[in-house]
Amino acid sequence: MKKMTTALTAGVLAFVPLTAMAEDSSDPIVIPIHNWSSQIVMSNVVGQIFEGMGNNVEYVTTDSQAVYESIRLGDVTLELEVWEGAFGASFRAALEAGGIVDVGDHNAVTREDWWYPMWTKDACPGLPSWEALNECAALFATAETGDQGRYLDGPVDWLKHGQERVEALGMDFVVVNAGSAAALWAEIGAAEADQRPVVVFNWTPNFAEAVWPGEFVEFPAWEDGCDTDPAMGPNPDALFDCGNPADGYLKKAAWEGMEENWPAAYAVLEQISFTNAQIAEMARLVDVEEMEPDEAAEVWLAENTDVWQAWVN
Ligand code: TMO
Repeated sequence: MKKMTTALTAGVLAFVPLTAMAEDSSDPIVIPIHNWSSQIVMSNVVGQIFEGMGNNVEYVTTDSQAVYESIRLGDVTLELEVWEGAFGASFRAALEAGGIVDVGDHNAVTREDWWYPMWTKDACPGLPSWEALNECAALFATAETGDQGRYLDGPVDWLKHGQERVEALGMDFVVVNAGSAAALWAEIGAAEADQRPVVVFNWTPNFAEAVWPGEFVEFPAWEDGCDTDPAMGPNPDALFDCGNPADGYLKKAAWEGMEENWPAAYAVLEQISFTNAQIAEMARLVDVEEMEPDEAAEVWLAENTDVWQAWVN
């Protein structure tokens, strides 16, 4: 589909250093935008780096699971935040189907799971054990959930399988999906005023850890296959009877045609590796400082010149 625009003759080759051979296509590099702040800011950061190298960049808002199929087909060029917990299954399926490449891990270590702000533990001191949480279910009851506890899960496209986990482990909780990440922060903020116990989906790296000290609920430890093989995890008859990986990866992925079409940008993508602190800061600029994502990216780039210039040079 996309073709390299540079055609070099053998005569030219003799005089051109190898590094100058491959020139990036003027076709736009298509970068997907999802529904959590670090991904949106990071996408703008990397997009602005590519633009600074002379590339054209186009941002498209896409579903965070379907994006792996779009990358495989070359409709989207890359993904900067492949979180193991939320997207490992969709990413593995796309890898098996072909057309997408693993461009390596960020330095960051990730975790995505049921989480509570620390005041919740005053009311339920057995935390962070999931069994203790379950015994405290009534503390989390609302008009909406009757005498069962309320767990506010992430938006549906993050496929957190909260309902399946509740069923697999026989928990007294009702799973409600938040409409957006902002709804999660609103839930924690509203509970903060009267230190009401609350349990919601959260993740790290994120801005939230600096705003609300808290802990992840400890579920049965993740085992590979917990999402595909009922034998894995404590319930022999159910999937999703484990927590998410507690030390998950954060990967970069790309369309397999990216290297040929935009070799310089691809070489930079290979170098890119953000830390937990850098990613939490990207989210903070939007969720706390209330900047627009493109402006947050400009600020991040201005404050971290040595970090990203080392990848470009
Ligand atoms: C995919 N997420 C980082 C929001 O869990």
